[in-house]
Amino acid sequence: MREKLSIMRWKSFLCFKSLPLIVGIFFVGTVYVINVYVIHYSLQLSPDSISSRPRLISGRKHESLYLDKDSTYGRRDSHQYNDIKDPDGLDIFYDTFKLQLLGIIKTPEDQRIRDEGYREHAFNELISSRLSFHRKLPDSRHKLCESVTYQSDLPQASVIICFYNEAWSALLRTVHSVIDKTPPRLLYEIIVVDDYSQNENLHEKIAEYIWNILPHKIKLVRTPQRLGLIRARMYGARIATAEVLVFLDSHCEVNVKWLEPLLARAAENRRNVAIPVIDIINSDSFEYEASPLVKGGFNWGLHFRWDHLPSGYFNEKEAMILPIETPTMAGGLFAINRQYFFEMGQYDSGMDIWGGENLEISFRIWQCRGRLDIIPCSRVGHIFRKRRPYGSPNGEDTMTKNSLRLAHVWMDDYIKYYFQLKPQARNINYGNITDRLELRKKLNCNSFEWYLKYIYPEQTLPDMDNKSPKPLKKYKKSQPARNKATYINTGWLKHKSSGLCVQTEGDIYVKKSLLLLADCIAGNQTQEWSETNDHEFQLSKLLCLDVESSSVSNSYARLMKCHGSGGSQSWIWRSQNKVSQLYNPASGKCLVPFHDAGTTYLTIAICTDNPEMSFKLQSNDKIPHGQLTM
Ligand code: UD2
Ligand code: MN
Repeated sequence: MREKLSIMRWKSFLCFKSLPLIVGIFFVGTVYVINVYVIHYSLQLSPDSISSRPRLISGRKHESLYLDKDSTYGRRDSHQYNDIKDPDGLDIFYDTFKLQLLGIIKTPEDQRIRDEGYREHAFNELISSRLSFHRKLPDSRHKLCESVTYQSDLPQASVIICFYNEAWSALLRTVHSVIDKTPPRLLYEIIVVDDYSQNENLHEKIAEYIWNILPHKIKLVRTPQRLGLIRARMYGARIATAEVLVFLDSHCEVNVKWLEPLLARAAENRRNVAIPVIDIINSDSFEYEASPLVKGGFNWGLHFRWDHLPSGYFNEKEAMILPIETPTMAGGLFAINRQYFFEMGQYDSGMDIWGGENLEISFRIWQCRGRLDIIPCSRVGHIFRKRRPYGSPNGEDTMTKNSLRLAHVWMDDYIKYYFQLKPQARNINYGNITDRLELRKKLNCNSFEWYLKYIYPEQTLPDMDNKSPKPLKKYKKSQPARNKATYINTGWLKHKSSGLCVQTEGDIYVKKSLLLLADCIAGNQTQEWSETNDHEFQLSKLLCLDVESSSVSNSYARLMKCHGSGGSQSWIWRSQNKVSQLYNPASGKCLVPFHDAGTTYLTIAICTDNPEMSFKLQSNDKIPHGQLTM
């Protein structure tokens, strides 16, 4: 009887109490299945031609079930995946000092990651792979931005990130930073377009990561062949459905409230194209540096350049937060109304791989009655590399081809200035541009002369009579002038275990002189080192301790002109098991002696607690001139 009762109770409990629970489980289950379906679908996109609409669209009708579910964020702890923290247990964010220690090479495997990273991505992948996907960034906006408020009904965005052979860590940090820094209600979706990357298993790894870790707003698609960044963006745009498209490079980190000001600007008028300020992520150290407020221009070689704003521009404080009208965009990062993007001709699909599309879209926007502004309160960091780590499939110069296309379509007679600078470009085949000429006609766009007169009046023309054109208006380099070094310590740089001192082989004035260990002699200028607050070691306050980092041959420590930009001349005291060593963040290694034909030179090697690596800067004030010490 008691048993029967308990069964009845159990049944009634099931019926009444848990009904909502069961319905809930069913609902969540359905949503999950749909999500899985959509992501699967995105991975299986068949090699469509780029002109046809990717079939992912057909799987999207249920999306509303989950796309507005903010709770999908942070579903699982992403730390379980490859989100390696600093090996020394430091919680690295943007503290420069800690960041510098993050690049330390501890094993040959670290060395391999670093070398391969520089070769394939042209940045320090060892640091990138050790940095958190969620690192904090300094808020680089002007203080006034903090008090700006935005309307509550901002449009939603589809963020499109195209990549080709991108480093896993850089790509995922880009994606995570967007998720971390964007209010879910504004982020409709992130579309990650793999432009047929060749890196082994990269696509599968990313697919798995997205599947397991990331919220369902992320869609990964792979182009059927290498399209180049221009057509890859169009491929992504066709899949996107939010009101505003936001393009990002695949090695960015967005900053606080980055999206709101862009969306607000796009919402004011659908012809407004909004660009964030592009902050600098240093490709060697991953330090995040705020960029000054400047605008975009170009030179007659059709290269993008930054132009300073006229003097007095910032007299009114408000100017620090108001949109800055810009004649051109750098290219990678901008927000644009989706319909407007399509109506005004997306990009020129005849352009290949890289280059020129940024000037093309800039000219087109202005000449066809749109506008282009840099929005100071929106900031996005971008890894600026010293070289492009990939080429085009047959080694073509796509920049020249693309520039020819844009010049022929948009620049009217002014193309002659381009040819004046690049006469050899006349013989290069730039394909058929009929479509684009028709587009210009259809949109009834203004002339290039109009553009120069009203949008870029500060542009100067090269002198046609003169073979070598006059230099364009000179702008001051944005590099700040070098401050005078502050010396924090002076003395011998002493190798502890041998008691010998670091000195130059040649004269203290001679650049490239190698450094070696010798008996310490007081008052000897060739041994008088000064440590600066910039982590330089200057010999007799003249030349700097420098090391050329090479993974194939020995890297000799030597004297070089002090350049003041860290790198090969930055030396940080670091202690490992009481061995105090000089660590060079640029190479990730420490200073160490090595013997070569009877002389003890200095080089760099993996930092260990071997006493051979132990140095100190010892004041030699009190030692009488000429006296030998140990
Ligand atoms: C700048 C722009 C870049 C683009 C380029 C001119 C910024 C910050 N960057 O060069 O967006 O406008 O000027 O064309 O303004 N990619 C592909 N397929 C390819 C090659 C590249 O998807 O075949 C991706 C690449 O992984 C990256 C993006 O396109 O995410 C831009 O390439 P980049 O970073 O090499 O260009 P960048 O920053 O030197
Ligand atoms: Mn880039």
